Amino acid sequence: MEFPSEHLREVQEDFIIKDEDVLLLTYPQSGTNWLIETVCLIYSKGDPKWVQSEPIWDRSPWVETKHGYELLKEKEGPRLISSHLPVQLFPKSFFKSKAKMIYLIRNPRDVLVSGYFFWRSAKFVKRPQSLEQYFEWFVEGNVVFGSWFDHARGWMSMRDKENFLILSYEEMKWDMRSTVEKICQFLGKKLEPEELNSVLKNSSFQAMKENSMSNYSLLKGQYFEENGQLLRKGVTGDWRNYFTVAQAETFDKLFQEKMADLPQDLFLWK
Ligand code: PPS
Repeated sequence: MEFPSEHLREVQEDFIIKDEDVLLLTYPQSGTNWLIETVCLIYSKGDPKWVQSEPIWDRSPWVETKHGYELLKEKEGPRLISSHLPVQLFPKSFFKSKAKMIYLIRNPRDVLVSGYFFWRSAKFVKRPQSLEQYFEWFVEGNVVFGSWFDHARGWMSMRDKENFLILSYEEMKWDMRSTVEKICQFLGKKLEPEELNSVLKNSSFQAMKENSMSNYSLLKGQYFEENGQLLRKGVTGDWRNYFTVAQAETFDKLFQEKMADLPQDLFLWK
């Protein structure tokens, strides 16, 4: 994927984040689009009209893409902004703002498997030929947006700030109702019970898979092969179906080495 360094420099130096913006940050394949859809539905009080009529990348544009950056510069009022950027490349203005940020993490083993299938059908990156090959790239951090470990460590260093909320894909899967309530509380939004039910219904795996504004089907042909799908399985622990015993051991060891000094309750999949 092409992110010209000049563009990235402009994003980092010149993009102004406003206090009223809300930022949705993730490492790729962590459930970003699920989070975006959920926050959009919270904003529309469960009414699916918005998520069914505007592409997800225009509702919450990616600041690192040229398309998203241009769109964001023109947007009036509070904006939703998505990004996969690591902390060291993020717009500097954020660190002086009161803008709220949600960082979503997911078991990196599932991120790896999800990423393998996703990039395999993408037309704009070097495609992995096998899971074995992608495993090597991933553990070396030789993938788009770099090492998962550096990304997670970098952003989680902000976890004590009051404008920063960490969520996990796993808690969304296990108790989405409580997660939506947590997001509402963080964003200062209030939903009536039937509005909350509608958020849950319209952000479900099935609803998103059928929503052409959210399932990336509009990008098929130009960016993805016909068989590519953003919403593949939508489960936790799928890595167990793909890792060999040796790969599982290698990954555990690496995780220990890289993340042992962080509070382990940040990693809900354990
Ligand atoms: S991307 O391309 O980086 O923006 O991808 P991202 O959206 O971060 O992650 C894609 C994975 O998220 C799963 N997903 C969901 N799971 C459960 N419920 C809902 N509603 C949902 N929406 C997206 C999607 O299926 C991808 O995971 P895998 O494991 O490949 O199925």
